[in-house]
Amino acid sequence: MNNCSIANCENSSDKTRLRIAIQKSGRLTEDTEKLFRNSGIKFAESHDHLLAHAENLPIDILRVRDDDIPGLIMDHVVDWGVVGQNVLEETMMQRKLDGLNIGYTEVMPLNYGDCRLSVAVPSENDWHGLSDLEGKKIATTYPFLLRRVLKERGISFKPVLLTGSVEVAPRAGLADAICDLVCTGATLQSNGLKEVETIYRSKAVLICRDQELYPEKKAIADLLVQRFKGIMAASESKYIMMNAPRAKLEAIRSILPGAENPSIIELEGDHERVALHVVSREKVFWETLEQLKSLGATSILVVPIEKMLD
Ligand code: PRT
Ligand code: ZN
Repeated sequence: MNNCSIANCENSSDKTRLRIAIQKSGRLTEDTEKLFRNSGIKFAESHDHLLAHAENLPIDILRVRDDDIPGLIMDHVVDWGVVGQNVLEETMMQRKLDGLNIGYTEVMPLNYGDCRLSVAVPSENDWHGLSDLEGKKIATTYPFLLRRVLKERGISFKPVLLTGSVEVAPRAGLADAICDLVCTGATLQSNGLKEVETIYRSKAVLICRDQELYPEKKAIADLLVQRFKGIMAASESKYIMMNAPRAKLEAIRSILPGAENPSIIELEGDHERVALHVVSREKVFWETLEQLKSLGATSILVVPIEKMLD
């Protein structure tokens, strides 16, 4: 495993090695690294180096703050980036104002990093709607996304720009309300705030720079896209096995979510019952298993699938 600075790696690898920017340390890091490892990319565990070469594929991983990733894509410094849609949209609006390039291509949405950008006010406040924010001070890290929504409604406000601890702003007397990312809502609750309006929903997304990739890079990019899709499809899918009465097969098939044609296997010495194996493309809930049981299915197993190639 080699690591180096951007400067001394740049020239030799520009045309052949796919350069991917990911969050160095934060909420997207673990899931992104897991996706890459499951796709067969081997790279250093250590987060000390800015740039790490993958050992087994022509890929360089650049570890940076998430806020820098859209700019690195739009300035053509890296080929691919993984970032939250919230940061991408906010940066685009900022860069547009600054007259900078805002071009990029979305390669695919990813199945993690889900959150929402919401307005929250002190729990004891009455709330009648966004018009309550007219002329108010609102603390946020996302002034452009907030302004876009409030402008559409004809509401003007005073932004208080904070890049951390936004949720303490009302208590500290810095703002009347906040507009921040929410996942479970626990942070708002523990700071005496209530979520009153969601203005944007976000998830992690894989983006590419708005230029044709060199053929060598394009080949590795296509390979990775196929692997990423396989991993994401597999994470939703389950392999379901059970023994079931032959007479109830139709009813059983009709309740299996997103299932393809099952394999039906004879059971030695039992003509009434068969073994049924099937891949379900959707999540399997307890309710489904209980319905299967009530139709006479036994030994029901739901097994995770690691990889899937259609
Ligand atoms: O250091 P760096 O700049 O890279 O990281 P960061 O601190 O700016 O970002 P980070 O790691 O907090 O989040 C990275 C991305 O993860 C965000 O841009 C979102 O796209 C996504 N994401 C998903 C979240 C959350 N969920 C989330 N809950 N980002 C932040 N939060 C924070 C939120 O700001 C609040 O402080 O978590 C708190 C609320 O969480 P709950 O569960 O209590 O509601
Ligand atoms: Zn950040």
